[in-house]
Amino acid sequence: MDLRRVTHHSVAACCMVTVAGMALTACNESSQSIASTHATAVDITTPSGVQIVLIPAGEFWMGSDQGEADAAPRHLIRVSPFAIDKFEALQREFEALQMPDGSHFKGDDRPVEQIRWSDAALFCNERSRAEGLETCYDEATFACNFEASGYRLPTEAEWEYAARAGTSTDYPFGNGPHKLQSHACYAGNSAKQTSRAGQKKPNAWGLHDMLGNVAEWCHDVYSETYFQESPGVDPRGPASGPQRVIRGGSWKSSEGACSVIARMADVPGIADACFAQDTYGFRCVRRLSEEERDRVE
Ligand SMILES: [Ca+2]
Repeated sequence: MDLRRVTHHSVAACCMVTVAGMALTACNESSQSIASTHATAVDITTPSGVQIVLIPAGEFWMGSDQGEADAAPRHLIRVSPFAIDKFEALQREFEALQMPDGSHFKGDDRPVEQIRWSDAALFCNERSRAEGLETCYDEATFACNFEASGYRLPTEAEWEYAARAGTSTDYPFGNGPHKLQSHACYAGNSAKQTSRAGQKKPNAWGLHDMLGNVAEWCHDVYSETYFQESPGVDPRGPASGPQRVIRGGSWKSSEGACSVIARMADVPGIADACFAQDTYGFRCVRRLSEEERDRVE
């Protein structure tokens, strides 16, 4: 599937959504048409005011035979449509939902960091409740109900599919990091801190900061051999294991770690009192409604 943006236009729309007795204005909306006979990525603003992008279903080659051993083998994956945050989860979003935010680098438009996997999952649930959606995570076991309408962390396959945005190279602009300066906040340009969201160029699907700024927790348990055994449709990672996947590299990462194929992992903080690093953040995904599916088919 060759997906390249060819036009950009905005369509104003408005709706009112009542959640937990509180009226929320919503839904400034814009569309991004993508060069394809059958697929379009669509920008919307959710009832809690977060910009998300509706991503069409598709197939892509995940991983690489040329990178680290855990990125091999390159394998064909089919992904169902989903919605993903246009930016990393931001500190103002935590404040709006009155969620604790222990970020090291303060700023309303900066991404949340120093967040454990388990606390990122709890934020997903809180946003689901704020938007009247069914929560995905059991808050005792952190088992995930993928059929729920609410937010969760992206699977590793969803994250890489979104980061590639239709490309098959190690970076969304080619096979080398030559354009990373304009696409990512990383060790080569970060001044040793996060940047405000959206300061760098988006990828072809309009997603900002997939590479760099904060490295992003994925839902999946990490296994260095998972790509050798992954199912071909909507893989969700190994059933159990001590670490969860982190993708994309951060403000502190080298060029090589800020590619679409580099894999990292750390303990999620479910049962222990670990502290997350100031390089770890996340973004949310959710399944599409029937109406949203129609829009991206
Ligand atoms: Ca990132």
